[in-house]
Amino acid sequence: MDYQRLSKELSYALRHAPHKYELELDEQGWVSIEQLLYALHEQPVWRQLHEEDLHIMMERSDKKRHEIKEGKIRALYGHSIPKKIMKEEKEPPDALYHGTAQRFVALILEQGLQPKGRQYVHLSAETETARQVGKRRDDRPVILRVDAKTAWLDGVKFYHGNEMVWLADQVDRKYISLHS
Ligand code: HQG
Repeated sequence: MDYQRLSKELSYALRHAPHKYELELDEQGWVSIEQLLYALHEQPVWRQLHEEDLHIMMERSDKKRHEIKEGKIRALYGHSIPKKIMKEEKEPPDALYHGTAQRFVALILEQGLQPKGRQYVHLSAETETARQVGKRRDDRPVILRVDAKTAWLDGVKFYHGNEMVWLADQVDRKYISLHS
């Protein structure tokens, strides 16, 4: 079983295109595992897929992208579907970080961080995680620091993705500075 391929297909189904699998996500992005397996079984490559494989895929993953609970599964972040997934609001740490490409920095410092194609802006709890995120777009990414606690005290909402990933609706430029 190609667990990396499985993880990618699940992220596609649960973040971006549930309708292509005839799946309907609830408000928090959950879908029944039974329905998901039923949908995936239509493809020859996943015909032998069992619930156990979903657990193995999550254990072997480099990031905590998915969550399983009470017979349901969801993507923890990354959604781009029109119906906004409700995330749990949480008090952030003093600072959060955002790794991005050099070519985006000037615009971000001017406009603030925007969710772009996704439902939320994605922030990292640690600089190293932010660097990895930025590396997807630039060999020498830029790390931005978000003054999260000040923003939160000003009424900006932050949401929990997983231990490393935080979400926000958008981040005004006044809270953003260059970390490196
Ligand atoms: C940029 C992956 C110009 C932003 C990662 C980013 C993450 C702006 C890009 C998760 C901007 C959006 C999300 C502005 C933001 N002007 N550019 N005003 N505001 N941007 O992929 O945060 O491996 O939607 O800097 O690890 O890169 O898939 O967001 O470069 O956790 O599980 O617009 O996806 O996780 O790109 O990544 P993305 P992201 P997975």
